[in-house]
Amino acid sequence: MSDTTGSGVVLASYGRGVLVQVSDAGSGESTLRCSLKGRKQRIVCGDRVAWVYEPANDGASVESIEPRRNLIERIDSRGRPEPVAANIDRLAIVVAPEPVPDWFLVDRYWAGAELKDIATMLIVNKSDLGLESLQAEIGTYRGLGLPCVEIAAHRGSGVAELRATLEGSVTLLVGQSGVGKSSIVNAIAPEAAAQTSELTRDAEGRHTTTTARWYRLNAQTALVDAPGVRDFAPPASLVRAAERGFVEIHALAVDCRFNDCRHMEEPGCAVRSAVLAGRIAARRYESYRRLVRLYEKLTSP
Ligand SMILES: Nc1nc2c(ncn2[C@@H]2O[C@H](COP(=O)(O)OP(=O)(O)OP(=O)(O)O)[C@@H](O)[C@H]2O)c(=O)[nH]1
Ligand SMILES: [Mg+2]
Ligand SMILES: [Zn+2]
Repeated sequence: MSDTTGSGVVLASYGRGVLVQVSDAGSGESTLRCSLKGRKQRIVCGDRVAWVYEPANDGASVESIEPRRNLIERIDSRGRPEPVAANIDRLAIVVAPEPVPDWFLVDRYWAGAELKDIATMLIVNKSDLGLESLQAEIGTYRGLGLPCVEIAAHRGSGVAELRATLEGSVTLLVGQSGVGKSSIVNAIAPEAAAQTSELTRDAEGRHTTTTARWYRLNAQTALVDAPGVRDFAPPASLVRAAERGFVEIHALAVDCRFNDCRHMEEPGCAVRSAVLAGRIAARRYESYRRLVRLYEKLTSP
C-alpha cells in the first residue's frame, strides 16, 4: 500500500507534533496529528505544511513547510525569540477596562506589526463594564489612523460588525491575559467554541490559553487565538527599529536637524518639538523612549 500525502494549515503546534487541518472535500473538516521529522523542524501555528501518512509507521509526519509570508515572534521568559504564528494578515490587539491596559504593550505590538507591514486594529472588549476610562487613549489611536472597535464578547454587542471586519483575512488576537481574546473567538465563531476545551487552568484556577490556536471560519477567514502576555519583552529587532514602528514619530523624523536623530536629547529634534507642542501624545513618545532605552541597555557591554 502506498503512502498518502496532502497539505494543510497547522492549527496548533505542540512540543513534538502539530495538528494539521486536512483539506475538506465538502464534507466538513478533519484534523490530523503529525509528528515532526527532525528536531530542527520548528513549525508554528499558521504554517502551511505538506504531510505524508506512512502506513508502516501507522502515523503521519510533516514532510516540508511552505515559505512563510511572515512570522510573529515574541520573547520567552528566558529572553529567546519564540514564534507565535505565521502567515497573518492582521494583528488585532485586544484591551479591556479590566485588566487595566498596559498601553506600552499596545504600542509595542503595533510598532512590531508596522515593521512587518501587517495591518493592525485595536479591539476594546468588555464595553459592558464601561469604557470611559479608556476613551482618551482610544481617541489618540483613532487620531493616528488605527482602527478601533468597541465590543462586549459576553453580550454580543459589536460582535457581528467585528466579524464582518475580519471577513476574508487571517487575524491574530494578542494582548494581556484576561482581556477576553478566547471569549472573542467564541463569540465570533461559536462553531469553534467546542475546540476551546484544551484551555487549561492557571495557578489561580482561571482558564487561560497556553498555545496559539488557529480557528477556521471559512475558506478565506481565520482567527488565531494566542496566549496572553503578562510581562514585557520586545524582540531586539523591534527595539532597534523603534522609530519606524511609531507612525507619527516616523512621519516627523525627516524634519529633524540630524539624519540619525534618535529623538532623545538631540538639538533640533522635530519630534521633541511636536511633543512639547502637544502634536504628538506624550505617552506615545514615552513608549518610544522606553524602547530606545531598552535597546541601549541590550547593546551596552
Ligand atoms: N464583563 C465582561 N467580561 C468578559 C467579556 N469577555 C470576556 N470576559 C471575561 O474575561 C475573562 C478572561 O477571558 P478570556 O477570554 O479567557 O481572556 P484571554 O484574553 O483569552 O486570556 P488568556 O488566554 O489568559 O490570554 C473571563 O472571565 C471572561 O468571562 C466581556 O465582554 N465582558
Ligand atoms: Mg485565552
Ligand atoms: Zn529627532
